[in-house]
Amino acid sequence: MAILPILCYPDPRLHTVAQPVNAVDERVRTLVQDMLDTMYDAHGIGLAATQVDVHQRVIVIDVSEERNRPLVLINPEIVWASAEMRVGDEGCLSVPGIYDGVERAAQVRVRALDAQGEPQTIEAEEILAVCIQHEMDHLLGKVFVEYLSPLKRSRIRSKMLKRQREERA
Ligand code: GNR
Ligand code: NI
Repeated sequence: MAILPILCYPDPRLHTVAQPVNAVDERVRTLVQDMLDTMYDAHGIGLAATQVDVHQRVIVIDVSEERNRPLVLINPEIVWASAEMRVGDEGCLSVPGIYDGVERAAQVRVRALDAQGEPQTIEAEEILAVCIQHEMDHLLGKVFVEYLSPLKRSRIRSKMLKRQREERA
């Protein structure tokens, strides 16, 4: 059991583009377990490796009510996205306390390796579709606030920096 520190916006490391995983070995399985521990501890529905400063294409998700349905997506690729879009409120463990609407594909089909390194295909809609797209953005170095207006983003940046100053004081 290891809880990893989560990077907070506007940490520049959140803009790092993650590299594909070469082999799902013991090291990757340990990372996955630590990311699940960290996600559950933080009460999040998803976590991308980028957020714990590991720049590999690894995502963990659990959108179940009981918090007992972990999904592990390694080297995820969207193979299909619906033309239909939907705006939903999003939050992020790297931007705590901020929630705003983001437009995403309503449904996506994703191919990825699971924690055993086996290929899987996931058909997602509703919150799972939102979460997968949000996490895959993290792997590309993108945080959801980058979809908001420059004014909102600038206010969020100031608020986060002020909070981080106060935490340090
Ligand atoms: O815990 C999370 N909740 C959430 C709610 C709406 C849309 C996306 C998310 S993902 C977020 C966890 C997180 O920051 N993952 O990167
Ligand atoms: Ni996030």
